[in-house]
Amino acid sequence: MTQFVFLYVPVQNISVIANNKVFCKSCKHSRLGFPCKFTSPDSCSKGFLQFSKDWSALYPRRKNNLKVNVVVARKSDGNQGHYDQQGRRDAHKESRSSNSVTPILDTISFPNELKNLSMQELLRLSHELRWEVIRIVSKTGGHLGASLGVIELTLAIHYVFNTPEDRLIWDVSHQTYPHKILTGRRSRMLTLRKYGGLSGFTKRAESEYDAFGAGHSSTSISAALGMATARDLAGKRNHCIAVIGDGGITGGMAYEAMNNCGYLNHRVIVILNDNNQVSLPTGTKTAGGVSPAGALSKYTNRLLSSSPFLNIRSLAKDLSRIFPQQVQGLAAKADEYARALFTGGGTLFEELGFYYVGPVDGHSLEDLIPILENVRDMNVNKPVLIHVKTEKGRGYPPAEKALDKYHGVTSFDIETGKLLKKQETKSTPAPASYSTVFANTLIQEAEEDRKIVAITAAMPGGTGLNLFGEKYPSRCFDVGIAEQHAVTFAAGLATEGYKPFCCIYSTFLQRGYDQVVHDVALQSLPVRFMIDRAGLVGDDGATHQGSYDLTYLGCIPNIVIMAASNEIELMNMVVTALSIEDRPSAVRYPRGAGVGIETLQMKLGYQLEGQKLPARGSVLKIGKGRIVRRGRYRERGSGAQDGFIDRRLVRQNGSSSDHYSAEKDSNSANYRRTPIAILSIGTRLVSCVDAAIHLESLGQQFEVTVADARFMKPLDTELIDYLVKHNEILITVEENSIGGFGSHVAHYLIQSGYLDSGNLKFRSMVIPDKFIEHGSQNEQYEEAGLQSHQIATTVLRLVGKVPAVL
Ligand SMILES: Cc1ncc(C[n+]2csc(CCOP(=O)(O)OP(=O)(O)O)c2C)c(N)n1
Repeated sequence: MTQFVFLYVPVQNISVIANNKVFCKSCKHSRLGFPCKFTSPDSCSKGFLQFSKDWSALYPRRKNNLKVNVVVARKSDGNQGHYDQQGRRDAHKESRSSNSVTPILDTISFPNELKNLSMQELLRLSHELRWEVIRIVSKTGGHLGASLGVIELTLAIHYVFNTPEDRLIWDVSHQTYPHKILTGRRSRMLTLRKYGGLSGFTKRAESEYDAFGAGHSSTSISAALGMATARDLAGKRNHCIAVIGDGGITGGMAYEAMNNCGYLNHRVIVILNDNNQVSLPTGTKTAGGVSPAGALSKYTNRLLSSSPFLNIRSLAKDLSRIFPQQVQGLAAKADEYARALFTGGGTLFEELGFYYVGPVDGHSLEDLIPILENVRDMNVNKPVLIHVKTEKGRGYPPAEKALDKYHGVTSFDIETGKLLKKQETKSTPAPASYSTVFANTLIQEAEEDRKIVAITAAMPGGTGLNLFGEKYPSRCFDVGIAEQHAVTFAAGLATEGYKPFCCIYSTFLQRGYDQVVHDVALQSLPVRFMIDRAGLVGDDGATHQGSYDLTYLGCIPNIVIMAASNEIELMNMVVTALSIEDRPSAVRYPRGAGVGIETLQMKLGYQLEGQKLPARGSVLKIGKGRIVRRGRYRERGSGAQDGFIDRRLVRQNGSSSDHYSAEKDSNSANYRRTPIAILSIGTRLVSCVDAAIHLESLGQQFEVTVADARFMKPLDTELIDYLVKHNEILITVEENSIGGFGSHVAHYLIQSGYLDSGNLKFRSMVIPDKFIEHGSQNEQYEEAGLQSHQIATTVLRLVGKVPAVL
């Protein structure tokens, strides 16, 4: 039988020459070269496996000890068998995988099937697993770099521990693709992050191997300690293992948990996966320089350089120190002394009550497995921290080379590593993302105002602050994954007269809620919250939805809350926030690209010079919305002007109190159609306009006015008064959960008596009261009922005409 076998060729036997050809020196054939491409092995006629670019260039210093990066497949007599859980040969699996490029992985559905593998087979499996992750993510997109960095660690943990009985908790859990592959989900991996498919994170509902769900960072040690405490209360013996990155461990919760671990002294195993990348991406210019945010990272680096990677011999010596009954040898004492010299005492982790093991080479199964076995078999009640050093993106050169280590990628071309983006034509370049529009606006303002400072919690790339940091490194602060600290740090800056822009995703600002209330709003400090990824976020799913900020901010007194409906509005709101100096303000805006010039002009009534965005934002009148589109019966001339209230609605001598009075009286006799008002806040505005156009196209039935509230606080009650007085139906639309804008409008309507007479039909369209899972943003809008056809349907239901087809 023909079968592929993977041979690991020592680097000394490899020649890398120009043109990306690789040659095996030891082989008899003079030319066993093959293109250095990450192609699928079985697509290669010779059966030779992938190789990539010039490794010697990538690893100049490690040229001579590059162990297993080069893999050659050749034909063999098939002596690599497949075995069932009891170690019996499994002919079925063999026949299935006889031509497979992942013959060992094909035999593994669950971790217990790993237990009979030899070290050699595990090494091969690690390669197959790495390849499988690259292959899958190249198609699905997702968190590639972190998953590649923990291939060996994942294998070693599942090999040594008895999951799911032993609880394995992944921090953030974006690195769990190899874990998913090994725990019964391989066949569904191509559904990753797709609507109805596998989640990109751990999820208790998805698998019993996902002991704890995550998505936000720094929770794993607390969860593991809780599980360990429950275990001890119940008199059980299983292990609880938290794997946390050097990013995750910068979050305050991790310290709170470690502090409690040392105090409770329960047997918890914490694996610190140290890959020198804290922020996304690390390397952004900030006031702290370009190295990973935080002093802890410097500290763990000192630990790394202070002692060589721990091998099993030194570990055995080392572990002996926690058995008090064992006599500690001189060597162990010397080792302790040496360590203290470098670290200035016991390690920080030891001071917190952990037994510190490390550093360990996280890509060496030969080191990892015995160390984990030793820790597993220690018969003591004490938390242990194993410090593992890994490389993010390991084994895929494009990822290794990239600044962001391919943290989160779209689908990509395996051969080149090129990310595949939606094609944009020359005539219609894709609109800039909201994050970029925000960053550019702030950069422009910061040129003139030296008091402007910007803060991110480990998300410089995502928030656009990498651009700001390039320009003003000393005014850009990356505080690590520490949203609570970011908010209060901004508050401190504000007390001293600086103008802090605290840029945090909606979902992560949840972490800093009390700080917003207690440290900022209560003291009326002018911190400007720039809330990116507000609304439904697509493939990251439920853990990352920015669905709640209008709700959780709306109930706080003394804060101005704005929501941008398009990129021009965002520019305006950034400068408006800058102008607010006596209290906090917040601007929410969504994930993704702006609506684009054409939509701005055709649907939202902007007249843009040179088909470009305005050069600068304009300060908005606080608490004032605008009417974007009026019912057709009143239409004369073009739509709304220059992003402000349609002037046709403003009486010539209009005072502020009749700002929205309409010149409609002469038309009122012509009322034949049902007047409807849609009051939108934020991102669904274009869908509201589409719904209005659609409704008006349904014969002569409706006239639909669409307004953009712009502000949730202060609420534009004058605009609401106007809409209520001139319409029979009022619908609010927002990309936020229950309790947000619609609730505030409803409250106003109730308190003002508008609902007493029964003349007004009012509905509030919000994200429904459930968690919306991963999928595309469009699929999520559909599920949430916020698409234009669903807005139109709401109207038709209210007038008793539910259409068969829209
Ligand atoms: C509370 C919170 N803030 C921000 C993020 C965004 N985020 C996801 S992964 C990540 C970096 C995590 O670094 P680390 O834990 O070291 O994992 P690595 O990706 O380096 O393996 C960040 C900042 C998050 N998930 N949770």
